[in-house]
Amino acid sequence: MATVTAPNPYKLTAAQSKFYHERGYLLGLPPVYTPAEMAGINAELPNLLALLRPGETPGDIREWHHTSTYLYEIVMNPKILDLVEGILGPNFYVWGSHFFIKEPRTPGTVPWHQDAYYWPLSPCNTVTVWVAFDDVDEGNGGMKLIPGSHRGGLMKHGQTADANATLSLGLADGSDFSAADAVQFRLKAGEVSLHDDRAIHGSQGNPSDRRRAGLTIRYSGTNVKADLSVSPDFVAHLCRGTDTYGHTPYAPAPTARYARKDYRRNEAPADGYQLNPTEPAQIAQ
Ligand SMILES: O=C(O)CCC(=O)C(=O)O
Repeated sequence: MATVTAPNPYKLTAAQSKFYHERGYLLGLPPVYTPAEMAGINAELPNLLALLRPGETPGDIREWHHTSTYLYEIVMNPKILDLVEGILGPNFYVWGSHFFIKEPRTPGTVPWHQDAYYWPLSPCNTVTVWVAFDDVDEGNGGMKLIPGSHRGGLMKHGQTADANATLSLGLADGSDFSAADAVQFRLKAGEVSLHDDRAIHGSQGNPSDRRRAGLTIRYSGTNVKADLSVSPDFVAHLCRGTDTYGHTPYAPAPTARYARKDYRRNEAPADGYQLNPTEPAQIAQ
């Protein structure tokens, strides 16, 4: 008798992939982690936070998936990789991971920005997977994104005037987009959203009594080349397929459960890196 296998819910449909490419984001995906699995992941998080040095914040946990199997297992979760494959195709690597944690009643905002403006990567072919560690919504500073904004090219970012901003550079509402057009991301713990590296997004502070924690993971097609003179610590792990380009340095998988990576963080220059756009017309002023 022929066996019937259920369709893989993490393989994107043509409609989902089309939506992502047209709108620059994707929501409504099946949970990657069950509530019990997410409770286990959250229970381990303090072990990572304990490695922060005085004066550092969870936002300083950047790229520790290179050194901690705790995070490496998340960034290499086959369900997440299936979702990413539906956007990037069969050959891609992971290079970034970064926590965005807003404790209850904290004012920290993420100014409107395009990720690609910050990154010395070319061309733009990077997907962020935002893994919700908590339930996130408008009440606790969930992310918002301007649909279709990834199709307008990169815009010149300015120094943020907002004293609570957790990024140095941002885009002013009303310049070339309106915050009124933003989509509010709502996720349950264990769910993920996807967004394009050129999509304008940001988030408000967290006035609620609930924590709002998310882990961003950055996946790029193997065609994406990092400028190693700007980002000397750039290193990746091949997730799927093969790399026929040969310009990305790869690292071995970590062995420790929790360990720091001392990551040299270069501030983005005010004019961006001017490397990223796929179009010859570079930064729209
Ligand atoms: O978590 C947030 O509010 C913002 C995340 C973000 O800026 C990013 O994924 O680049």
